[in-house]
Amino acid sequence: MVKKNVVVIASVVIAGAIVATYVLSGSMNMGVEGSGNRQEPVTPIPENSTVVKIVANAGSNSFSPNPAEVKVGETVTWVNDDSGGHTVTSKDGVFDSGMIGKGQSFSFTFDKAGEYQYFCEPHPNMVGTVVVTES
Ligand SMILES: [Cu+2]
Repeated sequence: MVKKNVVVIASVVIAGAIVATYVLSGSMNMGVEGSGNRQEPVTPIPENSTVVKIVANAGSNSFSPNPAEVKVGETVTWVNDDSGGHTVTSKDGVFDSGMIGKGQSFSFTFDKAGEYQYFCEPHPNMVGTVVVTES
């Protein structure tokens, strides 16, 4: 009789532990999945492009490097390293990225020499320059 009671108690304890583990891992998985789904897809960066990171909403310190210097025919890829969405919009209408989400990027190839000033549409204080020189 004593032996039987011990087995019953042990079974209840084991079953309880299994249920507890299941509930715990279930909620943990949900947490991981939840944050995973919220992450923006990372856009691939073209080879041989000059990367300019969007680092903050901070005037001319919003982009790094700023100014960016490239040769005619070269590509600049802006990568959004900041937490919010931004655009890379040419002052003269030469290029406009549209909204770039966190971790996403926008690429533009410069075919003419010159100084290209750009800003962020929702945050016009965010300004940058690309200097394109003859190759
Ligand atoms: Cu912005």
